[in-house]
Amino acid sequence: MKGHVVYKKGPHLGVEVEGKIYISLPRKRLKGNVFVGDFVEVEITDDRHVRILDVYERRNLLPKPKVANVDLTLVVFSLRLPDLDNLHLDAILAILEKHGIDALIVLNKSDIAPPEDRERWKFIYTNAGYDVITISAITGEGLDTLKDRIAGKTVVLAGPSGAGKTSLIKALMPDLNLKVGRIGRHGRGRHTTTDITLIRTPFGGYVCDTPGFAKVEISHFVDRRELPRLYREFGRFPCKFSDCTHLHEPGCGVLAHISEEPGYIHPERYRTYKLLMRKLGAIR
Ligand SMILES: Nc1nc2c(ncn2[C@@H]2O[C@H](COP(=O)(O)OP(=O)(O)O)[C@@H](O)[C@H]2O)c(=O)[nH]1
Ligand SMILES: [Mg+2]
Ligand SMILES: [Zn+2]
Repeated sequence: MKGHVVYKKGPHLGVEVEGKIYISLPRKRLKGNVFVGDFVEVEITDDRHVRILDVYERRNLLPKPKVANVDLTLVVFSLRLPDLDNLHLDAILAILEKHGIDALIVLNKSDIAPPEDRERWKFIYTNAGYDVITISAITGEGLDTLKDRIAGKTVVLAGPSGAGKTSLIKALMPDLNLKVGRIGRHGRGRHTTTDITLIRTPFGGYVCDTPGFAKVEISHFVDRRELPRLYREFGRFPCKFSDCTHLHEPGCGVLAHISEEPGYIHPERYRTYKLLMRKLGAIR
């Protein structure tokens, strides 16, 4: 029978089979290679347990938290308090791009941000090829749009502490008090850091209770030879050399198209690219 891994708690996995959740220990052969979000072949051993026989091919695997078959990552940043840190945002986007995971940029706290700010960031990221929405977890602005975007999907949240991720989950699912409480930073009795649960949403689909990339050390996830291809919009401008670093090469299409005009590479995006390349050791 086919099952869906919906939680990990210590060594145990929770596997949903035909609407019921069973407990399982992965077989030795599969240990370390079954993740929350995986689809698995199981046999039911008693009314509480299943044995995992095999793992179906996964579409993707998010590295932090380790979740498989992610349909969408909500990359949540606040526009104010704290101000949007676009170096952090671009590092997350590059990692998601590398893993083939779709991103929706969620700009939160629109209630306290000047309209120029939100329009500017929205322009920069829409222009880079991303889907962007502005919301307020407090006033509820944009939440209906967001619900439509996550309906039926397996969703993980990512972004810095203080961006409003917990507030957002609470606003989306007010009936979920107990579980949202577990997301707290220093909550007592919180499950251990490697425990992960996919919470079923009222809109069909799941949201992961563990957000990712509150901080990012880019070098743990991306090699400097990979980064040139992980900025989506760079691909629109071919370079003379296929292994172009977009830092200094003659005939570089990226360097020739940096401008604040629509359709070009925004200078803010190129700025973070250089900073990330520096962190990756490509620039001294
Ligand atoms: N003004 C405003 N404050 C917000 C909004 N969303 C969250 N906050 C506040 O931002 C702080 C951090 O929110 P929290 O959900 O804990 O962020 P997390 O660390 O990403 O989970 C809290 O004080 C929230 O009340 C919003 O849309 N507008
Ligand atoms: Mg939180
Ligand atoms: Zn180039």
